Amino acid sequence: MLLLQRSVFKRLLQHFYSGNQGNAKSLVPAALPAGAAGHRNKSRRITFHSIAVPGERERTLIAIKPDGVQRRLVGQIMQRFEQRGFKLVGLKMLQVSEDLLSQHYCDLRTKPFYPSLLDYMSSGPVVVMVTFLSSLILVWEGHKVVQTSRTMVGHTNPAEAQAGTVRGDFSFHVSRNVVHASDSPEGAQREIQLWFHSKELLKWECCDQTITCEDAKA
Ligand code: IDP
Ligand code: MG
Repeated sequence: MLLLQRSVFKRLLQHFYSGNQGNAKSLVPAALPAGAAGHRNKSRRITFHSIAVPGERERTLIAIKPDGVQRRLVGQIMQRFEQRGFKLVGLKMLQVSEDLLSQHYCDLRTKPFYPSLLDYMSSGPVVVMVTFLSSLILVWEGHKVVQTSRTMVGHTNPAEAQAGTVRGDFSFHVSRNVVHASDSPEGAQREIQLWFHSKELLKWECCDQTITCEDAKA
């Protein structure tokens, strides 16, 4: 109990000394059910509303590229993210325009493979989704959905991707690596705005949140 209070106090100090002194309530993840962020407070006099861990609302963009769609891998790939506990908040299938692709891959414009990358990505429909992890345990530990999804997707070059990753299990060449995942929280934010209108992203309560969350059991 003492340890818990110390940890909460430490996080509060970190939050305020990091210069982020906005309204603490606004820092509660939007997807948490009303009251969930403070549900175990009463008996223990702890206010989780005040705890702001950087990245707790982190979201990421994952896209199943045209080869993944053509090879009917959509279900298997999505299953991995669902299984891990990712919460889906946006999903669509589209034929991507060259304009969107050039914005999405603006950092790679000077790369020799850029023209073939655009050809590849526009060769057929893409399934794109926005996800995040909303359980309280991850709020506590520092919410790392971008990093977690990159680990699950594996190395850019499938030849170097570990078995068990999406690229390591479903592909063997860098020119056809099946899936995209944002590589940083900032990149994710930019990409989500590029691919989705805000009204296409849903706020909803996951019914397993109190089961998958260690905090809720205490
Ligand atoms: P990432 O997708 O793992 O973030 P990036 O370096 O951002 O990797 O490259 C974007 C995409 O460009 C890759 O996923 C892959 O489809 C393609 N790509 C990267 N390097 C090469 C290459 O050397 N040859 C062909 N395509 C490449
Ligand atoms: Mg990248």
